[in-house]
Amino acid sequence: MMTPAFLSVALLLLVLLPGAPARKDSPESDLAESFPAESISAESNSDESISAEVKPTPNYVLTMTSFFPDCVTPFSILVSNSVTNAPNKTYSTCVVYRGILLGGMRRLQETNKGFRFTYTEDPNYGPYLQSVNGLKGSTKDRTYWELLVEKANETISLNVGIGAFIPSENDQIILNFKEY
Ligand code: B12
Ligand SMILES: *[C@@H]1O[C@H](CO)[C@@H](O)[C@H](O)[C@H]1NC(C)=O
Ligand SMILES: *[C@@H]1O[C@H](CO)[C@@H](O)[C@H](O)[C@H]1NC(C)=O
Repeated sequence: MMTPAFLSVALLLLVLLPGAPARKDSPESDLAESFPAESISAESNSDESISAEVKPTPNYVLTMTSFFPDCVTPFSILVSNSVTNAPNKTYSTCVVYRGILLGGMRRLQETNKGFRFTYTEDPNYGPYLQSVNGLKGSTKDRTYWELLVEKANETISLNVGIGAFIPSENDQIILNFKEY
C-alpha cells in the first residue's frame, strides 16, 4: 500500500527528472517555451556536462533579443581597420527601446568574449571610444576609432558619440580604426 508521503516524493522525482513525461504538462515547461531558459544556459555555460544533458531545441534560433526580452532593437557592429586592413569582424547585438549605442556595446561585451572596448569620459561630449578589441587610438600616432552607420545603402559618419547615438533596427554600426 502506497502512503501519501511516498506518492508525493515519487511525483516530485517525476517532475524534477529531465525529460520525464510529467514535465511536459508542468507549468515550468510552458514558461520554457515562451522564454527558452534551457537554450540560454546551454549556450552561455561552458561546462560540457551541462551542455550535453540540456539539448537546445534544434530549430530554435538564438538571438540577442531572445536572451534579453526587453532588448527590442537588433543591430550589428562591424569592426574594421583602415590602417592595417586587418580582416573585418561582425557582431550582433541590440538595445532597449531608444537605447544608446554604448548600451548595445556593453551588452555585447558581457555576452561575447570576442568583443571588448574601453572609453574615456569627455567633460563636454561624454563617452569617447578609446579602444576596441585591445587596439587603442592615440594622439601621438594620430589614430582614433571612427563611428559610422550603414543604413540601407549609404554610409553616414555619426555626428555624436557612443553615449548619444540611438541605433535603429538593422543598422550596421561601423567602428573603423583610422588616421586623422
Ligand atoms: C579635432 C576633433 C576630433 C579629433 C580629436 C583628436 C585630437 N586629439 O585632436 C578626432 C578626429 C579624433 C575626432 C573624433 C570624433 N569626433 Co570630433 N571633433 C574635433 C573638433 C573638430 C575639434 C575638437 C578640439 O580640438 N577642441 C579643442 C580642444 C582644446 O578642446 P578639448 O576639449 O581638449 O577637445 C577634445 C574633445 O573635443 C575630444 N573629442 C573630439 N571629438 C569628440 C567626439 C566625442 C563624441 C567625444 C566624447 C570627444 C571628442 O577630442 C579633443 C582632443 O582631445 C570638434 C568640433 C569643434 N570645432 O569643436 C569635433 C567634435 C567634438 N567631434 C565630434 C564627433 C561626432 C566626433 C566623432 C564621433 C566622429 C565620428 N563619426 O567618428 C569622433 C569620436 C569617435 C570616438 N572614438 O568616440 C562632434 C561631437 C558632437 C557631440 N555632441 O557628440 C564635434 C563637436 C564635431 C561635430 N560633428 O559637430 N574629433
Ligand atoms: C570591411 O568593412 C569596410 C566597411 O564596411 C569595407 O569598406 C571594407 O571593404 C571591408 N573589408 C573587407 C576585407 O571585407
Ligand atoms: C541598394 O542598392 C541596390 C543596388 O545598387 C538597389 O537595387 C537597391 O534598391 C538599393 N536599396 C535601397 C534601400 O536604396
